[in-house]
Amino acid sequence: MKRLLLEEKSVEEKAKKHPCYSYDAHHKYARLHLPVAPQCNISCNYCSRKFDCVNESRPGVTSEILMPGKALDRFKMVRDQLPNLSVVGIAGPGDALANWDKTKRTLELIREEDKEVTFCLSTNGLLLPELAEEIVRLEVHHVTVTVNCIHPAIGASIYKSIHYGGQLYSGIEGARILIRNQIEGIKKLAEKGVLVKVNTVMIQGVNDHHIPDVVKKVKELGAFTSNIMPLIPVQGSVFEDLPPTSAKRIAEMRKECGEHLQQMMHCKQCRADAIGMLGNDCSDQFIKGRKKCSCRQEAG
Ligand code: CLF
Ligand code: SF4
Repeated sequence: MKRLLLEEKSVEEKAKKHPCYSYDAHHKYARLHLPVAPQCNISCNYCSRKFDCVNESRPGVTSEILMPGKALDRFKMVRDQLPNLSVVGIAGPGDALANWDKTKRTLELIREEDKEVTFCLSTNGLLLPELAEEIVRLEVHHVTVTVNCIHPAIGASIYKSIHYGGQLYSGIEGARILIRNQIEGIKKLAEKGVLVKVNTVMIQGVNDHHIPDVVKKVKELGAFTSNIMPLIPVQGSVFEDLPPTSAKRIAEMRKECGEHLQQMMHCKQCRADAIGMLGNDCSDQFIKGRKKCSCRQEAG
């Protein structure tokens, strides 16, 4: 059967076998995260780099790092044992695009081996404008971008600094560059038919009042879905003493924002080396020395 090009596939077709993009799919299909991306190019105040990227993961876990060749080996092993594997995702443990050579090589190796599996990336979005075309060329049909705010003044309280074009920027200046690139990147991807999911970490007293504006903006840019996640304060991060966002507040915000854009309600805040179905992680079967399950209770 001829494989459809990205533009030829309908939104429904792209989402229906992706466990994060379709609620129904999360009962049927598995995803494999390959932890090939250790570096990050920004510094979020809720992050401690001892752990996986909090933008797509629960805090408090550290994933081992795989080189692309080892990632391919893991893919083959998991695919052979999980017949319902539909998605390969790169979600850190740093930023997928800040480690572009490794991310790209991993996707290329897997595509040589398997023409059907769906690719997914998670990023803070800083490098999206320059990499969007390559992402599309590599047949990545799903990209998650974490957008916590669209005003640099709010961003200055969330991001300590960003590294961009060989320079370090902090405060409003850094936040302005990051937000500009996120906006440009989401628009570019959406125009090319990529399904963009926007994650937003809800931080009480910092960006909570502003989240509906974020959701309206990303909807306008063409985002497919929004995933509002609770802040879970991480020891050693700037926000370690902030209160965790309650499940009640998350539910209220999802309801409010659901008026503007469809909301993901079943995120498990997985780790960067998660394997299996969202609610039934089985990475301990595949990763030696793994003791704990990768999934937490449903966030929110
Ligand atoms: Fe992984 Fe993320 Fe792709 Fe899913 S997870 S890179 S979009 S394949 Fe899914 Fe896990 Fe929530 Fe992410 S449940 S943390 S939303
Ligand atoms: Fe940490 Fe933010 Fe980088 Fe993720 S994007 S690794 S949360 S600094």
